[in-house]
Amino acid sequence: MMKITMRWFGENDTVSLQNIAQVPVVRGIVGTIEGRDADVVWTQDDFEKLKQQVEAYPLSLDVIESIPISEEIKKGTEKRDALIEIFCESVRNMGKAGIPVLCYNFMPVFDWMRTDIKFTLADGSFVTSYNHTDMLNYDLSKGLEARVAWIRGYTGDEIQTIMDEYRQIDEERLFENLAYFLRRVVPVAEESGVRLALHPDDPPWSIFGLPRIVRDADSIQRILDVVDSPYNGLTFCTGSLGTDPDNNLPAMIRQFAGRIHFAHVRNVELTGDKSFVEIAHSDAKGNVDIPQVLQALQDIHYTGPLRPDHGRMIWGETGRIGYGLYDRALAIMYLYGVWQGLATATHST
Ligand code: CS2
Ligand code: MN
Repeated sequence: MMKITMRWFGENDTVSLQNIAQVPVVRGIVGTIEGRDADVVWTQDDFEKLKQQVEAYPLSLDVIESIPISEEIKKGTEKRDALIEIFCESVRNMGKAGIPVLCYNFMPVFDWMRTDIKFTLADGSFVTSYNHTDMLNYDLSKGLEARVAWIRGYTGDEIQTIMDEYRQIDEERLFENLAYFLRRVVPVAEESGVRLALHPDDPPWSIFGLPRIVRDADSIQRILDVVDSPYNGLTFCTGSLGTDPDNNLPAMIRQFAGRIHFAHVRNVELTGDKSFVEIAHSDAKGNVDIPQVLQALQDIHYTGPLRPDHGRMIWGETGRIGYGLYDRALAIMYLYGVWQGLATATHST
């Protein structure tokens, strides 16, 4: 059995650990310390405190998502070695606290990106959506508002500086910079007993002309081959990879057997070229065939943590879009039920 987990953002989360502990079948937490800059070491004490909070409930702290990676590392500037060492120190401390999986991403500047963070579905629920034409038409000189995905706002001038700095960084350079990072960090992860789990880019294509390199079977295989160690692993996010109709998710899961240390399950409806809306996990309009995804995970004997990724905002719930309690709890019951059904069918044949 995989281990069903839920993401918890800490004491300021509108969803409490108690809420999560009341969702049947949830056994673990995906934790973080919000608002940490990439030049600060996460201490063993930080991790132990988080662990204690979680373990006050019948839950375990299974994953940290995410420790941020400095832009200097992604750009490969001369400041990167010191920042990589800070990251390594956090990994060592995670290992000392006995937390086994670290989810991280290598997306330049922005984390997950949407063009609408309050799209209304036909059922009246709210979700995030992405429309590539809207992204292309966006006038960056106006700056970018602080939104859930952008973590903080940027003025037009700040955006200009960022774009200038990234002008020299094409996909190949970004890949080289990720490889440089992995060659230094994976040995530390091995010694510390912390499995690295790279999150795919969301969406998995270039936005605002910035390179994005974690997007399909070939690009991921190439990254895993840089350091051929199980500690150089992957977060398999069906929400990110499932927005590209060319990605065959069950085949990718089979291909990356042994290297997947964390699974994010989300459904998306494709609404045009490079455009999508997030929808309920069980929605038949989705591009993600969740039973097939779970079957593939069973086929590779996946026993690691799995969480529902974003859910809809339903029943009047407010708070962090995508991370409400209600729809994620519904998703968990769906994922658990499908998983059990598949497992039973396999055993009885
Ligand atoms: C997003 C991100 O797809 C997702 O899960 O909600 O927060 C993502 O988890 C991080 O970018 C991973 O580092
Ligand atoms: Mn995800």
